[in-house]
Amino acid sequence: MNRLVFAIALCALSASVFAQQQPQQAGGPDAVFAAWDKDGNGALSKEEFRNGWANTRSALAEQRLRAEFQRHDANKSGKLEASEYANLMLVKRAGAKAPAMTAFDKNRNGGLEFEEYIDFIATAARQAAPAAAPKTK
Ligand SMILES: [Ca+2]
Ligand SMILES: [Ca+2]
Repeated sequence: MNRLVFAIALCALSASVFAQQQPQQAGGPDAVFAAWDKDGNGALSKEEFRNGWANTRSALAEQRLRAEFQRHDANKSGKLEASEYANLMLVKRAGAKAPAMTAFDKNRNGGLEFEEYIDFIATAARQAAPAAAPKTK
């Protein structure tokens, strides 16, 4: 795959995904291409393309989680205190069954840092999956 084909493919594949990014931060298709072209031969193998695409997607997912986290950190303390935690969609939806914030506060500082928040998201997402929820009698 050469640069031009790559740029076209990237646009086609990711128009919506990359539209959410700051163009200055993304560095444009050339910067992305250079980062994906691991052996630097000016062409992307199928594998380089696959890996690059997977990495980009997980990086975007983390960016989104971070943005979510910062939005819920109303007092900008860098952690979600109990009241902020209670406002999380997953917590609201779980209602009385929601786990206590302290269950994820591993370092016991009264709030969830980003890493603790990720733990919570992973746990809550698993519990919220319909298949995983045991039927109540
Ligand atoms: Ca906070
Ligand atoms: Ca904590």
